[in-house]
Amino acid sequence: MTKFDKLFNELPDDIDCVLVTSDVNRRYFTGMKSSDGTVIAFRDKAYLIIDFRYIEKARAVVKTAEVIEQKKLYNQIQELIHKHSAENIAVESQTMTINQLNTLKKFIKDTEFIETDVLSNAINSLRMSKDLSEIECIKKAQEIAELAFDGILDYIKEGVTEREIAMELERIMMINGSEGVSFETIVLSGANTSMPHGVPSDKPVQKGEFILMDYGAVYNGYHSDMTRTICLGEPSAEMRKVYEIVLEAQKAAINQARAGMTGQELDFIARSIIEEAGYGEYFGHSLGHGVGLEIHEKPNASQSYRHILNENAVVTIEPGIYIAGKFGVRIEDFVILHKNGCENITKSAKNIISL
Ligand SMILES: [Mn+2]
Repeated sequence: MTKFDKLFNELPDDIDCVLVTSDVNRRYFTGMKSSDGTVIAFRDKAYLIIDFRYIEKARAVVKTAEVIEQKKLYNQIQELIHKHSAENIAVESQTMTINQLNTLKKFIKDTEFIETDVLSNAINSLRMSKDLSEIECIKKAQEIAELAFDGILDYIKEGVTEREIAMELERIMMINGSEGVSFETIVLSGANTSMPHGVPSDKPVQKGEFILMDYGAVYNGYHSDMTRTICLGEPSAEMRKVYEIVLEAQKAAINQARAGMTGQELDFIARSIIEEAGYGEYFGHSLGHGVGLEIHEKPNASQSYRHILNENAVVTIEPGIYIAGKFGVRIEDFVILHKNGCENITKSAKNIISL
């Protein structure tokens, strides 16, 4: 069954046609990365309309849709709608711009537009359950990221800057096959570690400081995401105490994570441990998020996410404690949820490391 068959199975029976316009969802359905292009899919056939810059590649790699070179896009869409006698067309409400929708409506006549969230929700629901080939890509991305972690432990010494450490992590990932970085690499040290999404600076790392590294690789479009907080030299008693609380919370959440629980329930496992230790107010973000073709996607493991976490969802588990002006600790792995537990994709050590 192709991803298009699965999509139409998720959709109400009366939807004749779908239009996939977002880059990430176009890649999901066709397997091909491009900055432009349109997928139009009917119950019996799918098409990728794509311009000259991508046409040679598309004809070589796209197996799930007939590839058509883009000439006059709206005329081409209109012709396909007539050819397949479609009476309606569902659009990606959550990613399409108002401008895109208005333009479509101007050109595509006599077709009912379905502008509700039905298509976006169906695609999100498919993307939340990773298939084997997606999981392979995610694991490969993580293997690359872990090579960078091993390498960085040899690289870090007193005096190198946060920015140099970030560059070195990225360099090792790129030479090991990463397509890019999952997101802007976060490397923070000392008091900077209390800012969960701080930006690497020219600050040199010093003895007795935590160094927090949050980064990921990309393989075949799929992302990885990990955070490690290590210490240069010996941590203080307070640093060690906070580290152990975060680690305990993180391990407890991984031990109990499974498909069928809600995102809120998973978040609570870690959050309650941090709260009971007296640091609740210092854990100001969610426990985790889905990861796949996007670095942040559904489902969430957060206090407000009341939906069930589905089987084969890939989610991060990343509790943290951040004490402004002092230091912060975050430890992040990501896992595949199964009925009776989860598989941890992240293999790097997470006991407190002092270099
Ligand atoms: Mn993350």
